[in-house]
Amino acid sequence: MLRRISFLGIVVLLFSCSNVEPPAPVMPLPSERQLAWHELEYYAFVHFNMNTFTNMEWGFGDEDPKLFNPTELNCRQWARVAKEAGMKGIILTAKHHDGFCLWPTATTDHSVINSPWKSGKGDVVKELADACQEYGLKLGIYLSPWDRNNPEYGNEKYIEIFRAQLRELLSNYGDVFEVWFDGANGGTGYYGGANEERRIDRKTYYDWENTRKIVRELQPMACMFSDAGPDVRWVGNEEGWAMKTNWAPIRRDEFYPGSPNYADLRTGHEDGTYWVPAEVDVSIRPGWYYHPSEDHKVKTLPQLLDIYYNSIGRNASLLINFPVDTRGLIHENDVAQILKLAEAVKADFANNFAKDKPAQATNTRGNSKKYKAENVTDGNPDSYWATDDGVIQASVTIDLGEPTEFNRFLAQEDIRLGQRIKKFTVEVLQGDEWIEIASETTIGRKRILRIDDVTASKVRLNILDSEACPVISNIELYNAPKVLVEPVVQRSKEGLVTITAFDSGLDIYYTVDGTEPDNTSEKYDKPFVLDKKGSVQAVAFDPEAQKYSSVSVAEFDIVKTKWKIKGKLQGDENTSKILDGDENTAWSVSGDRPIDVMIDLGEKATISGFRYLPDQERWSPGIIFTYEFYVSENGRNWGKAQSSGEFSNIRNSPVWQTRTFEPVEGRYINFRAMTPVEENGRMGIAEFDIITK
Ligand code: FUL
Repeated sequence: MLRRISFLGIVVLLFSCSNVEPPAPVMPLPSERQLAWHELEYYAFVHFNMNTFTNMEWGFGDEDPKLFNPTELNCRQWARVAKEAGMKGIILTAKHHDGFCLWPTATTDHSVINSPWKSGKGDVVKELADACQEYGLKLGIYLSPWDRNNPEYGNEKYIEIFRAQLRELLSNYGDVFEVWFDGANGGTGYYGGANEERRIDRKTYYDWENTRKIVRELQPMACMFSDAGPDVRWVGNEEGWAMKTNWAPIRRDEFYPGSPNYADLRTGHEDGTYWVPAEVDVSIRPGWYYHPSEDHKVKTLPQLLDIYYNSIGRNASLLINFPVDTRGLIHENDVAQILKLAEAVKADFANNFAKDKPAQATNTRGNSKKYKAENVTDGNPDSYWATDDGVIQASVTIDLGEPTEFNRFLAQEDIRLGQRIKKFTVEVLQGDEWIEIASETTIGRKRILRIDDVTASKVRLNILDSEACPVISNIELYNAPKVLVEPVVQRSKEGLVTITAFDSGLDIYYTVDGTEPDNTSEKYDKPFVLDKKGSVQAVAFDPEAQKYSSVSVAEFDIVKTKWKIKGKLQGDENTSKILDGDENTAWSVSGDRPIDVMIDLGEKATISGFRYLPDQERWSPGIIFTYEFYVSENGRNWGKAQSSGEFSNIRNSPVWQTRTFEPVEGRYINFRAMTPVEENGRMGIAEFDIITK
């Protein structure tokens, strides 16, 4: 009897395997080149060109090629960093909007040929192509359609020049995985000496249809990026995020490079007509190009982790930019941060608790083993769980065998059959109760949810709505370690101290007596008052791992509760930003100078110095270059300045500036801003403090 059943079972199994049709694809579908591109997931951008040497973001096109002169250019360093960071390729700005070409092109004199670098014999594209090959990375090319140098820009002839440049780049440097066409097009420029504004019709000028054919002809596997794809689309912002709802399909014909409806690029379209997945492009610093003034503004690990999860974890790929410096190297601050991200990502995805665990589904396509629930935990990207046609609500439950703690949920659709899922929830079994821990919309190629720590023996993915029967290839569960970076300590004008840690589930401990905090110190649970001079030291602690972050030390002088802005600026509401304890808000002005920032401290103090943080704005920040600082007993007689002079190098390094002097008694201070760093620039203050004895 037993033998008969198992024999029958085998017959049924064979029958079901061979006869159940796979789900019909949901249109549109990715091409082969797009599928290969999806696998890359994470790669580097390098903005390095004329702007690096002129300290600009957008050159005008009139720059002298002689300015291009890196002292230690080393593309192998770029490749080594990208490789160590876990990236799969590098896209280089071969030509940016200013028109300078990093390769010895035959199309214009405005190139490395006329630079002193390697006596005009250099070729940055070639050096990068070789370095990529050595490190097993793919090469991508950014070729700006807009060219503010070329005399022919705006005419028919320029299109021929642009296409010739494309041909050179795609013929002479081996395989190219992505060609990047920027959306900025037309405007003022040098244009061979015309110095005028040239507008073009963004839809028709480049004759994109025929320009794209060149890419297809020379590099059939290269994906083309632009607002309108055709293969990869911009994500509609340069801040490093896609929307949670993110469809790879989009109604592509509604877009062109530089089109105004770019907000839709963030989500794609559920009824999209073409597969054009999103790529998140973001710089590791505020600017795309290198500016020494941003050396202290490299994104922190918490910021980079947010970017990682908000791109790769939201059905997009991630392109992080390195603004290579004037030496021709990725700056050491940038290297340090990107490697921290790599280490954190490795730790987050170290141990998949779902791997090879039993799974069951409420519906399995044709009851066939081929589409069984356990395909989601088998680690094989080619197998998937699918349901019967018409069944668009179904659940798959993974049995972890024992209570297991996790805080990351990863799911993938098999996108070879199109993107389907519209709505899903995740539930966990705790004791006898199913508890919902997430309610979301799309999945796509990869969706990663960061959730609060949860311990459960079973996990269930419920598909609540789908374009057609769900096709899930993979589910993974991880317990990411806590991100232990030093907490941020802020004090308001009134002396209220707030301390924040980056991750959930961490404890914060602090001291105000100058000793180093540990888990026996005061535990922070709500803001507290520090209304006198003192220091706060704080540490984040992971109680489970028994690990500490590094300690943050915040020095505060006398509290500013009674401080009042006096003189000409009295009544200017914006001046409150000078004293609010928030380094990201600032007061600034243009025009009048000098400007007296006069403050009544409300009571007498023995003053021995001051601290000044300039405006941290990215565009035309208010930075004071020369100053005078006065103290007065009565706010009328000021005497001579206690300190005066310049903040040397403040343009390049707009960080806290400290000046000290012989202690003097007074109740009033006057910080006289004499001149800004830029001739007609703004003068501003993000924070101001005094040093008392
Ligand atoms: C933008 C350009 O205008 C920037 O300069 C930069 O190249 C960035 C990646 O794309 O739209």
